[in-house]
Amino acid sequence: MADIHEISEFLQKGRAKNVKALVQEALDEGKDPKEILNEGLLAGMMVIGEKFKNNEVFVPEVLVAARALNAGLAILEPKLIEVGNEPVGKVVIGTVKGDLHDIGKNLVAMMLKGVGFEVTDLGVDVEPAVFVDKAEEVGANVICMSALLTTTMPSMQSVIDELESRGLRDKYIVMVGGAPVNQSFADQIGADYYTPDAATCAETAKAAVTK
Ligand code: B1M
Repeated sequence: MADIHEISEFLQKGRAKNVKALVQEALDEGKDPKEILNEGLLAGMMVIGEKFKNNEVFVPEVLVAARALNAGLAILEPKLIEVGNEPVGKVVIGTVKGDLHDIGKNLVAMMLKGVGFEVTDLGVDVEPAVFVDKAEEVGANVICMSALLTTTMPSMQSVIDELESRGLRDKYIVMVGGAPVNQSFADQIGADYYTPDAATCAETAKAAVTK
């Protein structure tokens, strides 16, 4: 039987192949995909995050753990997503300029797809103008921004400034999130919503577009 805690252990060692195999085994045994995500993959990444903070592990170890997490997520994705026929709306999402963290952003994108959004993922290190250009191009209703560094959070303000300077601010629902972001920062920059996690972001976005 697949042990979910073993997924966390392998992830911390950066053993992507073992993580993939165990995630698949756990799914085949009928385990809840959300339990595999939270208690296996994310629990392992939290341990790495804590060790990174305390200088017990360094960038290379974090990178291989992140790669293992992404390998596990790729197996879980179809199970976490159940898309209906008509999209509930369109989202462009990205990690802001200067910021290369994409695990949380990928999770948010996945959950948004799961509640029925068509998602355009702009990747990482996204220039403010690109968020706006792409939202216009695909006819999005929602712009989602993720930041993991205190130094890159101001780029969220730049996206809102860009919308304002083009007279487009009221056309889009702007959502922000990521570990250093909070409600007071969102209020300060004039974002429409701050949400603390991927599932809440997806539910909030759906409620906002169907309002
Ligand atoms: Co970096 N890193 N990192 N890192 N990294 C942090 C963020 C840090 C907190 C670690 C620490 O020191 N404790 C710290 C930031 C300090 C700060 O600014 N306050 C840090 C640093 C300093 C750095 C570098 C500067 C290190 C260096 O080079 N010396 C460097 C910066 C590179 C850059 O971006 N320019 C760097 C590099 C890296 C790696 C490349 C090694 C790797 C990223 C790999 C990748 O993403 N592909 C990495 C990682 C993995 C981390 C930690 C360990 C884990 C982040 C993560 O993926 N968590 C992180 C420590 C930590 O967070 N504890 C750390 C799991 C993920 C699921 O959570 O992304 O928070 P998270 O997403 C959550 C929520 O925040 C939310 O939903 C998710 C959960 O459901 N969410 C949203 C996210 N986006 C949202 C958007 C929304 C709503 C919710 O609405 C739109």
